Amino acid sequence: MSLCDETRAAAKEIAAHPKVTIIAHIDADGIASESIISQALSRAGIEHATIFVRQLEPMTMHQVPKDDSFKIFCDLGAGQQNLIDEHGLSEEEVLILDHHVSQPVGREYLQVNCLPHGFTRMSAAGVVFLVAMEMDPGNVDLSRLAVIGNVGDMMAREDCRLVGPARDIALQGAGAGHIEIIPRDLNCYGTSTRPLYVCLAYNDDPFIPGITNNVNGALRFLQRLGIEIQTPDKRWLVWEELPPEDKRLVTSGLVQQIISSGERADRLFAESYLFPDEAARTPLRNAQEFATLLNACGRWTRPRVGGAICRGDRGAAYREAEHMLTNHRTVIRELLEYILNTGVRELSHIQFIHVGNRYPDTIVGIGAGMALSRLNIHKPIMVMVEQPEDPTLTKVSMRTTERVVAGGIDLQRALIAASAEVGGAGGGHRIAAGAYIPKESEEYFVNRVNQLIGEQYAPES
Ligand SMILES: [Mn+2]
Repeated sequence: MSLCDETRAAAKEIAAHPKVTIIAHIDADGIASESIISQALSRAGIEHATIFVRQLEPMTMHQVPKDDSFKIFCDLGAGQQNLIDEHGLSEEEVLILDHHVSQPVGREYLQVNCLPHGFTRMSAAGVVFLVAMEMDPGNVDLSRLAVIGNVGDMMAREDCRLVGPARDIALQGAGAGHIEIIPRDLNCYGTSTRPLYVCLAYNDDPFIPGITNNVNGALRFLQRLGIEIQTPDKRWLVWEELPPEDKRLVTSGLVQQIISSGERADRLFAESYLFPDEAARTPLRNAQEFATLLNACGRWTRPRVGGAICRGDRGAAYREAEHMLTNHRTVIRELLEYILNTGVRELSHIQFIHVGNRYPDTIVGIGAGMALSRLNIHKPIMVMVEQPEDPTLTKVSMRTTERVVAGGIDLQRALIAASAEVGGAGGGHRIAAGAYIPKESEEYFVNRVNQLIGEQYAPES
């Protein structure tokens, strides 16, 4: 079956059920996915309820009701079909909308998954949107959420833009007037909300000497260009509101700065996806910042607040999310400082640190990514954290750079292999992956991952 056939079969199956239970992941992609399918179901007059889970494991599986509702798994399920089977759910009552590696079981669950069709850079929200469009082409406004989910899952990161069917969705949304695509925009996080000098200083892809991690350097750089970076009443301008000629001055200045340090400037530009209907200077304006807002909701285990924002709430839910976002940043900054102050242990091919129970396990991955740019960027970083609900379990997060991935490193592969050896489980992507392992095997695990990464560098030997 082609992806199109799968999509059609899914839409047909959904239409045959009067009652649905949605089971979704609590990250930005999962929250966006849930909002897409939930709104499509509402518009089709299908009654439904949602369960958000951090991950699908035996404990959370108990929350999935054993009733007559049709179960739609979003952004999870493909790799946990054994659990769905063990839970006693039959082929007739399950639909999986996912983009993760599928683990087939005896039962043939209906599934729409872009991965087996070779579309590695599309997230679950993209898959769910295709199904929603099949249900009713009037759902094209939900393309915004599909793009947010894709960007949240870093699908645009490697190529500096969405590709394949995920980009087609963005184009569709742009065609209908819901999305503004800016092809060669500044590849920087925070272009809608952060003062430009802060935005530049916080950006490390590409790494710009004298500007990256250097707020004063970034400010001096902009002052030297002689452009307006503040309004007459002293409010700092954000990138999005700069006049085009000033944007050109900034980018050509940055290009010079990068090239003079012997680096390549191609990653300075990326395609951005903006939402022209949203208020200026809010995180709702662009897909990246919107995704962070949803991730913050998920990380504070308030995915429904994110869901409300996806459905258009700009009042109480939005204010609550903004508050979580602020907290989220504070805790991440503390974690980053902790990692840098404590220092990592370097092995031959990786560097690692155990942060104990000081930080929530939901943010260590982000902290690891941010710390990496200030550490040895050639070695993948591993951060271990105690699991609050179960101290016998350790959560592991790993991050590396595009350059290391281009050299053949695949963190997901290493973590899946090493965690399987100690009775844990791993998953993720080449550039960012995670695992759960028994606490007692931490030391073995670190060394084993180090060894596996070493082998990935020299696959022939
Ligand atoms: Mn996802």
